[in-house]
This record gives sequence, C-alpha cells and structure tokens, in this order.
Amino acid sequence: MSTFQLTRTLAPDAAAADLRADVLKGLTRSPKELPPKWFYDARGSELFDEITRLPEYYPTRAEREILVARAPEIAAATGARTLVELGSGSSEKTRFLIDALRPGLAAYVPVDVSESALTGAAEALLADRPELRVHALVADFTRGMTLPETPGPRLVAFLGGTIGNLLPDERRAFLRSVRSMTAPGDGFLLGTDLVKDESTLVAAYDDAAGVTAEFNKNVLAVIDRELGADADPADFDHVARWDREREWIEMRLRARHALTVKIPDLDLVVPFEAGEELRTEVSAKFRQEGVRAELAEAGFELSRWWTDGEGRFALSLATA
Ligand code: AVJ
Repeated sequence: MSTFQLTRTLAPDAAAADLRADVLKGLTRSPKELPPKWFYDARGSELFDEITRLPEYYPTRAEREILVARAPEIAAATGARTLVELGSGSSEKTRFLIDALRPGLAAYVPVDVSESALTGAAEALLADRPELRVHALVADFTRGMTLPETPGPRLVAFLGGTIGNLLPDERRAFLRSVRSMTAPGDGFLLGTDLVKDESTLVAAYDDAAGVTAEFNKNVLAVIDRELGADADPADFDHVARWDREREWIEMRLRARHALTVKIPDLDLVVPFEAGEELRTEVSAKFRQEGVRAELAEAGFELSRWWTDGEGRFALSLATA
C-alpha cells in the first residue's frame, strides 16, 4: 500500500495562462506591478532558500525557533489527526509539527503549486517516517480548493509569513477561504513577521551579499524565458522600502535609464521612464491586535500567540 498520493487540481498549463494575464495587467497599469508568486521558478526557489540562510533574514530562523519550542503544545492543543499545510514548499520546518503530532496523525496534506516541491518534500519525509500518509495537492491556495476526506480534527498551517505577500483585500478573501475549509474544533496555525525597527526590516530585504537583489531580478528572467521578453536585469536596481503607514516592505525594480521591454508573446512593448519603479512584492508586517482582528473577521478566534525570544516573529493558533 502506497503512503503517497498526489492530486492535481491545476491544469498543467494554468500557470502559463496566469503568468500571461498577470504580466499583461501588471505592466500596462500605472504604477507597474507584478505578483510575487512569479519569483519562484527553480532558480528563484534556490535563491529564496539562500535568503533563508542569510544573516539579515531572520524570519525563517525565528519561526523555526518557535516551532521547535512549541510543537508539543500545538499538538496537545489541537489533537489534530490531519495536518494541512498551505504553500508547503520543501516542508522543511513542518517536520517538527508532524513529529509532535505523531502517532495520532492520520494524514499530512501539503498544498503547493509546485509538483516537484511536493514530491521532493514527501520523499524526504517518508524516508524516515514510513507509516506517514501523505496526500499532496497541486493547487493554488489563493483560489480555494477541496481537501481530501481525511480524519478530523484538522490543523491548517500557513507558515513563513507568506500571508504578508497578500494585499489586505486578498488577505480577507484568503482567510475566509481557509475558514471555509475548516469545521468547528479545527485549528489554524499562522506565521506572521512582526513590525519592528526599519533598519532591521530593510536589511532583511536588502542584504549585503545581494542575494535578495538577485531574487528580485529573477522575475525578469522568468518573463524573458516564458514570454520571450528581452528585459535585462542589469537595466534595473533592486529597491527595498519600508512603508510606515501601511506597515509593509515593498520590493521594487527601478529602471536605471529610459528603456523598453519587448514581450513578443503578448504583442506588447512596455516603456519605462528613467527611475520608474515596478513593484514586485509587498511583505506586510503584523501586530498581535491586527492579527486577532483579521482572524476574527474571518470567523477564527485567536487562542495562542507565541513569539521567538527576540519578539521578531509570531505563530498564532486560532480555532474555527
Ligand atoms: C516567503 C513570502 C515569506 O516576504 O519575507 C524574502 C519572500 N522576499 N525576501 C518574505 C521574500 C524577499 C518571503 N516570503
């Protein structure tokens, strides 16, 4: 009997159609913008992995510290028999949760747009945990999805602070869709980066080694390869800026001089003025009261709040 099952809910060419639509819309509006999900081709995922090991990029280490310390409490509080993880990627930090939930855990349901990430993660997990049942879902969690029939209670986890990449409206819709996949008594575990001093935040998104700059510019390489475009990363500067009103970091690509980007697959020529900026990512930072209010609006009650020792990052446990 196999312990690994994979369900595709995305058409194989859905990503290609989404990219075309996002690029057409984002590069013909003013100000220009692209959604951050297009960073993550194979090279972009590798660069993000490198980012998580940079001295300036604290969120991954801070969240791991909380998970290691609190996994037993999370397991005891939820008694979850199914762990669903949205945007699971490599599932690297999730093993602390999985191991704390064993042996009651009946199924681990990782959800990601990347089939290769899902199979790689499942392989690594199953190598040491042959009894684990993994039911992977290839799906775009921002679009809502149907979960497999597995035993409750469920714990839905959304880690890494990735919720910060969603704009406030998208966040509301996302939290409601998470609520709609849970039943009373289920749990929701949410990782959020916290508001802190500007210099720490900006450094985390503008590291000295230039890895984040390369990650940011990788979106141009994706457009060049997938849409036949001629954007040259050397024509753009990496910008990371703290918006103190909206309490989010923005990453942008700033044209070094006036230029055009030709995108033959879209029949499009995109002009940039000298100094014009293209927004490539919003990464919102949170406070406890804001998280509590957003969860409540979606129908969740915040029941536990844990931070790392330095108070940089938080894990929230909410109940449906
Ligand atoms: C993976 C979305 C949590 O916003 O901090 C890292 C992505 N961008 N450096 C974040 C990212 C620039 C990261 N998330």
